[in-house]
Amino acid sequence: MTIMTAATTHAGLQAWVDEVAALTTPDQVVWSDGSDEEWQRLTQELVESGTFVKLDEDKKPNSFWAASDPSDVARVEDRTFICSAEPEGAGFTNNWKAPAEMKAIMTDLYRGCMTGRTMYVIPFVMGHLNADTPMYGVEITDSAYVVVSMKIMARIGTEVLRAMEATDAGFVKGLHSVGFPLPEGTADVKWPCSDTKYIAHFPETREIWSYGSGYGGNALLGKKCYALRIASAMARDEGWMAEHMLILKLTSPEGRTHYIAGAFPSACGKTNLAMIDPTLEGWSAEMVGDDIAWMRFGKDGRLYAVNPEFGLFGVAPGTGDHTNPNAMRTVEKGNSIFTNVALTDDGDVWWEGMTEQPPAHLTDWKGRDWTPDNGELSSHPNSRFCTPAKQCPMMAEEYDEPNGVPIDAILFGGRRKTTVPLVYETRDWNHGVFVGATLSSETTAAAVGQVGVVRRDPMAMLPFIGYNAADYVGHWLEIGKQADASKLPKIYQVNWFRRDVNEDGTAGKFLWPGFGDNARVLKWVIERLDGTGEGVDTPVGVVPAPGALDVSGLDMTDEDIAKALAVNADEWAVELGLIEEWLAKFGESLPTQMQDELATLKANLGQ
Ligand code: GTP
Ligand code: SPV
Ligand code: MN
Repeated sequence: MTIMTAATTHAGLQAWVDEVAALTTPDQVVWSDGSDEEWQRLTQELVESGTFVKLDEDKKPNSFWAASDPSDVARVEDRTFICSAEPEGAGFTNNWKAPAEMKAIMTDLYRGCMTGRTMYVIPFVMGHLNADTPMYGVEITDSAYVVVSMKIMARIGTEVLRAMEATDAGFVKGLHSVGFPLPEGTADVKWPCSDTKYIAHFPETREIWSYGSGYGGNALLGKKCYALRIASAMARDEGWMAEHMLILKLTSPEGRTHYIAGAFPSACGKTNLAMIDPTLEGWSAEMVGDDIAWMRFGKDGRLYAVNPEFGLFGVAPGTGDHTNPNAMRTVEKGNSIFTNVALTDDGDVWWEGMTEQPPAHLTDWKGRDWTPDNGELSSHPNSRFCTPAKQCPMMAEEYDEPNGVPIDAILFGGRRKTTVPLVYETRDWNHGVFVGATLSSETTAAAVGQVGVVRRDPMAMLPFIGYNAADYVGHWLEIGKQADASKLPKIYQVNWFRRDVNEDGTAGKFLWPGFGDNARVLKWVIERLDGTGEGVDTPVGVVPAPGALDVSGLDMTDEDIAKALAVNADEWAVELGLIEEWLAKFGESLPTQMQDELATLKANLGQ
């Protein structure tokens, strides 16, 4: 191994880097400077090693296609652990192991795991470098794919390192290895990874240890591991919020601006809503964030949200000119990495839903010939584009505002074929917290496991709450006590995914067109905030009164609109049972307000 000279004056960081290098025994240690030259060098190396295929410069400039190992395609929730000192610190929604036990297991795995590889050190900051408290992190990884992806997803490199040195700043330590050492005589593969996977979090010491996966949230440690799991624990201690939310700026035809945050589970429409192209005349939308929101109270007592990320790691399938033109315009500018989509014969990418007619021939995500008649998907359902946020043509200038934007409304959403109406308004903050805490959605390909089964996903944070879920609900209630009700965002539930029922009882077509037409729902929400939108009370909350939802120009019958908004007693009787079952899992530590809300819902439903 190369003898290292100190690369930083930050003694704590240098000591950790030396310690990890001694354990993992890489051939060399490289400090990522985040420069374009570094991007050029690493992407070139990734092309040479076969991990990347460079796309045609005229079609997608400075962009690359990658295909993962077919076993490494999504977050691995059953291999994800919150290693708090005590099991109660992790709660019933997380896997738990004692920190010392997990560290012993993983230290054995890490020993010599970077043999034959380069160890990269990536200084990064989530949120702004000039925030009041810059949120530093350092990821050590043996994957060049991770380094170039991190350059897109976070603010990284020398400027961050110098700022850390200047203040001897604390930082979140993220250690990542693909778990595929290369001793003498071992050949590398295009997508190194291991069958043994651990995504471990140590909330008390603000550390992340990840082993065995090279994909997405398992490996890009600034994202879910830091900005949600570790940050949610910090936020609990410090009185702020780290949430799985998009942030959207909407401007009405009169020129009035509102900011809306939305928590939908993985692959349930955050990126699409954040990039909405409103179908309503005169309305315009700008994106502030598409996946994560950090919210703090401002001096004026309102909740302000920042997007801590620098890039988008968006679901590719379903993204096309008719659904999300802004995403298409973003990736067309290039400087992007596409993983597990299909490759066209002329050096571009394609995925299901990009165009109505697929190309006549493709290389699918498994590297095989693909033709439209072969009956398989060309792209993995969790294939993704990784692209700089600033390339989005509708990026709000407020994205650069270190203190964020004041949130007027919070939407909770999910995929529900039945039961949950297109939109309804909650009575107050606590009712909104109840709706969030009992949020549910059909599972998607964003995590390994069964797809399409309804599960409860509190605030769309089930896989991301870095501590006990009962305390998390308590924290939300606490936040609600810190401000005047008039200053808190109003809370709504939405469901773009409700289906009609076929004659044979199976799920029929989507009742709501979704995408750009979701602006119609947002318009009603804003009218409610202004006190002008008409609503009718239902047992679950206020839904738009007949005629109150702007459906001008939509090809929808009154009957279909009524079906999309319906609160059906029989469906809610079943739902109530599921909600009760779910709340029982929290045990004694569930805040009593949730039982009060449940009692109200029951009474409203006449049960
Ligand atoms: P993560 O990045 O995993 O957190 O997902 P996300 O919440 O950002 O989901 P995204 O916006 O990428 O959407 C996931 C899938 O849902 C895509 O295939 C979209 O095409 C589809 N989708 C998004 N919005 C709508 C909608 O309004 N209606 C319908 N029918 N589908 C939608
Ligand atoms: C999600 O699964 O919610 C994502 C993708 O946003 S990943 O970064 O892989 O977690
Ligand atoms: Mn997400």
